[in-house]
Amino acid sequence: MSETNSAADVAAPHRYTAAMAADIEARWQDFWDAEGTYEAPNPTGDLAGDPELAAKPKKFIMDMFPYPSGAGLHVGHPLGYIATDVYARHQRMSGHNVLHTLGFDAFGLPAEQYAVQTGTHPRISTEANIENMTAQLRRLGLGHDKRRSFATIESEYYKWTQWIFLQIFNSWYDTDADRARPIAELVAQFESGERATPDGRDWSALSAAERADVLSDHRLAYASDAPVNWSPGLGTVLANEEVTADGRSERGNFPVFKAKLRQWNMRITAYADRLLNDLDGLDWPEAIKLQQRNWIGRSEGARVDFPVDGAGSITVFTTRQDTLFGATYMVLAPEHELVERIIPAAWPDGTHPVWTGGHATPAEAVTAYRKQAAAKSDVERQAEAKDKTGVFTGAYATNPVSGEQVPVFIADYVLMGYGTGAIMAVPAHDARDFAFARAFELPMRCVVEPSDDRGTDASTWEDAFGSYDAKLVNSANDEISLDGLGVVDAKARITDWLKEHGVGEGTVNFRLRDWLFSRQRYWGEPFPIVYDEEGIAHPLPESMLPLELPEVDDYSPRTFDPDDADTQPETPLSRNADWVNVTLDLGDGAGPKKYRRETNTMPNWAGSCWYELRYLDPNNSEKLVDPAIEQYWMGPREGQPTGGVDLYVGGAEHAVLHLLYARFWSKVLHDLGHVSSAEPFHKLYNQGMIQAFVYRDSRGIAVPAAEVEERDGAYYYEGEKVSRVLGKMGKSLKNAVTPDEICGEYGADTLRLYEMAMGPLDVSRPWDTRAVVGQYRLLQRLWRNIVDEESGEVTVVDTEPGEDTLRALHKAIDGVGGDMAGMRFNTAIAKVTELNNHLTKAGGPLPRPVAEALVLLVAPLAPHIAEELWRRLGHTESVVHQDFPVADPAYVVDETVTCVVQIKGKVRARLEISPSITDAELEALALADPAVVAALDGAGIRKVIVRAPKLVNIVPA
Ligand code: ANZ
Repeated sequence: MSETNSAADVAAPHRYTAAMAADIEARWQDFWDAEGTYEAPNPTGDLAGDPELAAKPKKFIMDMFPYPSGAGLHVGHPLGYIATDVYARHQRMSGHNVLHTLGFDAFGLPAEQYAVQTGTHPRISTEANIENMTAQLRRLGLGHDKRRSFATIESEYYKWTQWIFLQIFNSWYDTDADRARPIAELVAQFESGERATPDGRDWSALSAAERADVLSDHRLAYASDAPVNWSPGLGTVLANEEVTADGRSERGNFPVFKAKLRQWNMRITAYADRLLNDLDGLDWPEAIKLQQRNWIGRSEGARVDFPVDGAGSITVFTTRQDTLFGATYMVLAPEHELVERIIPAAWPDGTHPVWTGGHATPAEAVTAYRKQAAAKSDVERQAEAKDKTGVFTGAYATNPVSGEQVPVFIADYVLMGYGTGAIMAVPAHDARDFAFARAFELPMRCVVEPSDDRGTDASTWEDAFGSYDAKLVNSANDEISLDGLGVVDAKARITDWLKEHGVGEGTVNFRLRDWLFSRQRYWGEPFPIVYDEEGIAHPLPESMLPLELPEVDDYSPRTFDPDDADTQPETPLSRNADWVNVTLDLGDGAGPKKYRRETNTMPNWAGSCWYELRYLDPNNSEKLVDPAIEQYWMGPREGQPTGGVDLYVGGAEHAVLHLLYARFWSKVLHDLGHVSSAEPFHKLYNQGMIQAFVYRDSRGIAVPAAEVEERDGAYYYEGEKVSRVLGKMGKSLKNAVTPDEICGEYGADTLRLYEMAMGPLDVSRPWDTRAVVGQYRLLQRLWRNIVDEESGEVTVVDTEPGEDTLRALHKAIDGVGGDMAGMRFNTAIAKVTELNNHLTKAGGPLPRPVAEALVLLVAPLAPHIAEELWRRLGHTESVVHQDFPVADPAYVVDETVTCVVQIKGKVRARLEISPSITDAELEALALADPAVVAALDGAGIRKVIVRAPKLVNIVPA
């Protein structure tokens, strides 16, 4: 594969080879570790005694930390880590106090599933994986402050995860103040009577259980019986965000059912508006912001009540209250609790046979339809294209504005979990209602005049008219008329009318649901919650943290037939009676009492919701984080109104889950005064993916990519022809290349350069092992420009560089610095290569200032060879903390040459142009010159002779 063992290598004892790279890299890695070269000082303590350092701006640079998988790393994983490392090194050399480190996100399902398969305790396998990955990462020469690294499974870490849970549990959202406050302040409001209890009784008259229930309705972490996503095949419930669009578990691809279970939730919905609004101040890719906005899904509309005889009223949420006169029927979600109350014993006289679904009574029809709907996922239920199904409930409701009696249906296209779980259907103007109305032969009324030529008789239409850009018609009663108004005005008018008549009001609805926060797994953080004999939840006092995950023999989740929706989860921790049943004095004055521990564990997102804070103050056992330290690294500042990490790099797949949860925790901690930043990550950057070719045999099975041979453009494995497509890299596709292999073959500096040179960082790119050698050669030439390959002596001379070289050097400095600050590492490498080639071509020993600047330019990209050359150039201090070179503007501006433009041999213009201009560019410039245009005076052109950069000769027709 490599060409490193050529005769020339053998002949030159001091050539840069893989063996030499291995020696250099190991040596400097040991040295950096021993010296603590990458340790970032904190403001209290280290910085306090160092005014020079304290005056430096800070930079907190972070990667999305890895899950320590058993497969270890392939070359795709470190792409982002190398990029942040190059960036961090450049920032460090540009005068910043840089914090850069990496920990491990180590709780989670894979370790547990592996444990179940192999009988190895998840802690053992996870720790082994961490050790392996740490060694793999160390070889890459990443400049991390290792004192600050940790894994989320360490009890000193999850103690604080539990502590944050308690903060969230012990707070409520005050909508007037628009922030979270301690729950004790809410209790005080109930006690003083400032706030009424739900049923109006005195707080003191409520039993302990009743009080607990009232508070639970306000706490930001609360247990509730709610329909949740239950995956029997996984043996756990899942958050909405963990369920795929086709209603299966993201992990494992098992069916997911809706089941009513008692679970912990986080009231993230209280923060919906702030999570939305604060996106504006963040420097994130627009695509990710958009995904978060869509996930939060803010809709402005109205609630409208439709009275039902003898059963109160049905409240709908609509974003098109302007179309209320066109509501000709209603639909409830099949699970809606009003259904039982409104169904009559028998079908009303004259009920359309299509509406009954052939059932004898409404009750029968509803039961049958509910069963059918329960088997479908939300996404299946909402699919636009699908035939609309449903059944009449036998009940009618009154349209509050037209006074009409409209039939009430249940249909699965209306979801229980959105809005009020009920809609007014406006078939003329909503596509789904249109399809349903056609299927059930329901009336349609046009109330928004189509701007196309279909007319106003909706019964003749092919589809609904959904546009906003039109005027209202057919929308008047004795009191109000919307006719002639545009949609926006009509909405405002009808919303006022609804409010005046007490039948509705304007409202905002969010798609975002509360975050389901418990899992029936072993390998996660235990909840710091115990239940008393009445079943009331009590928080453990802070002094009892961490609540350690108990050692158990049987950590396997109880899984079930993946398709059996009628199963119930069983938590592994519940099998451990000694741990579960305890006598504790919670310090609340109740003395020692018997309690039962919560046996669910937290979801694997918990540990990553606040890890940026732990990096700041990793050994603090007294506080979450020292406020001065947090303020220094994370606090709001100019251009960063909500504070946060200066740069966060990771994959776009975390657009909603991790990033939304972490933002939410940040805001709670901010509200409660624990941190000054209200956002965790100010700037977010999504790196692309490293892809790899996948080779498949005729059966479609992946074959080992490394053993495939190419012949005449076709691919063969063991003599058999195989197909080739670009795909993901990984063990299962048999195309993984490990960083260890490449480090062994060429060295880490070559690997780093290659990954950065492959293309723009945010674009996916195919891995090509054969191309790696190109970067290796660059390093060899760099080495050769400074070190004599025969003697090993440094060849630089103490002379002043010539004008030409100074220009090449300063242009490179200018370009490389800008590219690194802008994370354009591929073009930075191109510029280094160009400079190095220029110097190689110029021949002779390098002037010292040029050699030193070259080494400094390379240092962020290839730190080991740079450190080695820097020392060989006679320096005693590490290259890591040197100043990045600054370009002299005098050498950066392009020199120009004068080009003469002739027409029929006569000089007509002189152009000042760059000496590197191409013939085509020069021709275009010449022909556009006003003097040339005037001289040609409309005559055509027969021929243009270009001799860039000096001469253009135009021959007119
Ligand atoms: C009447 C209407 C007329 C509607 C019209 C739309 C167009 P977004 O924008 O996503 O918030 N809807 C409300 N709750 C629903 C539920 N639980 N399941 C399914 N659909 C539901 O959508 C709001 C619109 O989606 C609401 O406005 C309602 O239909 C429907 F010409 O009401 B509309």
